[in-house]
Amino acid sequence: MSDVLLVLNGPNLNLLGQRDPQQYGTTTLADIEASVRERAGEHGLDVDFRQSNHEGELVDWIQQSRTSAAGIVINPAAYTHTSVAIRDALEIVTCPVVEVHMSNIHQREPFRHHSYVSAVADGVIAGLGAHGYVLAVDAVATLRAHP
Ligand code: DHK
Repeated sequence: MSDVLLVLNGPNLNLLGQRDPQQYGTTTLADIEASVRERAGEHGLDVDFRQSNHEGELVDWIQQSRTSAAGIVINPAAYTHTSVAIRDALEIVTCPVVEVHMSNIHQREPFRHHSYVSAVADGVIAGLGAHGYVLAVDAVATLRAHP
């Protein structure tokens, strides 16, 4: 296992900062990447930070890091609620997996209440905005220290 933390972001998260600020705040994905890199560095982890609007690309990235990543932090965005393919890819990784949602999906529309990913994640963070990503980095570090 390497010391590289894979951080994956699903569709429309490239528009953070412009998209529905009441729900997602004004922090950009670049801001989140910077804070993730800073916190990961404190844990001795490098970061591979990616975003895609395409389900299959996310599946490919998960498969490629299946046995090599130190951990995976994933905000699958809309694919949370639809993607059996992402769920199945995450099921076969060997490292800690933490699912993040900026908004509290349980306070939102009923179709957002179910996550396919949660059943295969070690933990789930929702509703804490961009800070949720930093907490997810801490969670991966803790899970690595105390598997
Ligand atoms: C982000 C999205 O794009 C939505 O489709 C999810 C998630 C919630 C978030 O809160 O980060 O429903």
